[in-house]
Amino acid sequence: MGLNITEKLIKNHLVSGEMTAGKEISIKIDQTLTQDSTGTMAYLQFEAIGIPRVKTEKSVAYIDHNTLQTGFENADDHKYIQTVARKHGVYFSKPGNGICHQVHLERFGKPGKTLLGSDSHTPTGGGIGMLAIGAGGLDVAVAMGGGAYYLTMPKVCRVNLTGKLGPWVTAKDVILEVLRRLSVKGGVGKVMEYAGEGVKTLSVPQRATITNMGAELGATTSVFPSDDVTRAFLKAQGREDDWTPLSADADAVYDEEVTIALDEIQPLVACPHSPDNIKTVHEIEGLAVDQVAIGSCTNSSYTDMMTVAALLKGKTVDPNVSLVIAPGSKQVMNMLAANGALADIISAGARILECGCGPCIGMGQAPATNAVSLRTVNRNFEGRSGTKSAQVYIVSPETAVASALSGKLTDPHTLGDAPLVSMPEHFMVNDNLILPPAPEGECVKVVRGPNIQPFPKNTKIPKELKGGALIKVGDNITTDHIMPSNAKLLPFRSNVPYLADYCLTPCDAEFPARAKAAGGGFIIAGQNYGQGSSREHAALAPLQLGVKAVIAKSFARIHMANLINNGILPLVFVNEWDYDNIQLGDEFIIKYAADQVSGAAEGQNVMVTLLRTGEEIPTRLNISARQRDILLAGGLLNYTKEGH
Ligand code: MIC
Ligand code: SF4
Repeated sequence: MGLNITEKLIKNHLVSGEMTAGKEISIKIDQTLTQDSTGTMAYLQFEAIGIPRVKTEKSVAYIDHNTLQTGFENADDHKYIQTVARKHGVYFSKPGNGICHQVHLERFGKPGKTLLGSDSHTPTGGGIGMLAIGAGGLDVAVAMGGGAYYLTMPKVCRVNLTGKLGPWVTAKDVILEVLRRLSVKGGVGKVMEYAGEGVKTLSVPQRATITNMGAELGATTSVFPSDDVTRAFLKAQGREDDWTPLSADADAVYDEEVTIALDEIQPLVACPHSPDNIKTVHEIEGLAVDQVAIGSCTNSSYTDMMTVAALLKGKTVDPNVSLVIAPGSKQVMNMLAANGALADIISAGARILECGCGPCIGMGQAPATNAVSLRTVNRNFEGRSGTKSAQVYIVSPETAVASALSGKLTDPHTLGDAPLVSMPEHFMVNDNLILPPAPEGECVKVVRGPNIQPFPKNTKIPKELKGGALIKVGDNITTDHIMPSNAKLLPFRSNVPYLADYCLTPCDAEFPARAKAAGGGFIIAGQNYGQGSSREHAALAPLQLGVKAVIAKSFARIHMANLINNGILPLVFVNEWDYDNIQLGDEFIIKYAADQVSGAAEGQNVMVTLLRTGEEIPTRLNISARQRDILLAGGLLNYTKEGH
């Protein structure tokens, strides 16, 4: 029987386990990436593990999130990451060089390799045939130290692309269509593998837009074949030698299949406050728009920006719209500046931001009260823009420009003939903002400013776990709810005690105070708890507040791993009605906690006693034997230090 691409990639990197969907496997990691908002924690953890030099083929530390330096904190973090990277064998991409996923695709990604990144949009690398997975910082730290990465063997969903995109319809519309069909939970436990005749009609940046937003499906990752299109892209980056072909065998089998007819897709929009809340642009055309933001790791490539420039050339942005544009990398910005496209963008009235995440993570450009903001980003969770009452809609760059010019949501078809933007034969290559690590043996002093605070560590599971229901939340709670990020909080990613005071406050402002007063307890949640970002802080802040377990209807992949890595039990209700019966303040006991956790690895339920009624609530802890030992040790760091 032939293999699909996912199976080939996994087979070539398999360290342990059996390639059967649902079983735990571990794989060798070739490359890692970190960014600054999760990176400080990842490097503190790497230092705690105590390995002198990274053991990967290439590890890169990017600075792209915390570039709004409103105080010393971000700059402190940058200094720490720069020096710690230099010391331990990690390449350092300076602030201004661009968004990690865009730069990694341009300069480092290689088909056929594995990439583990401390950012949920790491699957962008799947656009050039990498097995690229997002994870918590601690998992990335372990991988940097040469440790295998553990994951559940995914199912593989073949996304069969037929036909080709019509004018004004984009890769963004393709992934919004996939989200419309499958929802933000539709990819959980799966790899989305793109196949079919339509694949060869898509450029690498288009493929990367699609794999990037596979994160919004909750997928483990997404992947495209590596073909002549990939080769031409790498050649234009001066990296043809990094190319290898990769395709599924003709008789490969898949667990699932969906077909997307590219020529039937229309311009789409994800409405507030979820990336799967999809309508056609046509359906809500005419909606008055206050702000348009173009950029983010989803849509900030050279071809995206050249299209934007062509559409803006000789025109002026609507008087009521603020148009902000952040090109994805220095390479993109440099090329736009050299060929004059930047001048077209500037003279149309756009506000140019530095190459980084910027508005996507609320680092500046928070919209006005109740404003409508159209963005080319990948997430429109409530409050993520920095303004709780803002209504953020996700669109393609083409729809974004058409709307910025008219002042209302506009189908780009109204602009006439679509501009022809081709891939360049040669990208401008200048890696002078990428600093190589120090040669082995050179003494490097790691600089730690006052913003770098110790992070909380858990202890071995006690005999009995006791606590109350500190909060009860509904379905699809994101890590942006659990640990909000914006211009005021992101600077404190290296200071968990400070951040903990904001934990879950978008759901309940009293939660941190209640948790502290109670000395910790339990979180009760609905479906898909912890979707979105990979931020480990969504586990570290609850740990700081004494949270011992989260009981939910289901969990998102990365967050569940982060809870286990920090020794917090992710329990799943066996009977969903038990969720309805729990009230805020209810007290629980998990008797013989360590024994029950051990039993869970053998498939037994973990019984949680609800003291109000004396009832035993059955829950499942879906863990492997390795995860059992991690939980018993009180987290991955303790487990690793125990010599595993
Ligand atoms: C995001 O898009 O939510 C982020 C900010 O890039 C996060 C990482 C973080 O929280 O630092 C992600 O996607 O993992
Ligand atoms: Fe940065 Fe936004 Fe991409 Fe996250 S989704 S890496 S914040 S650009």
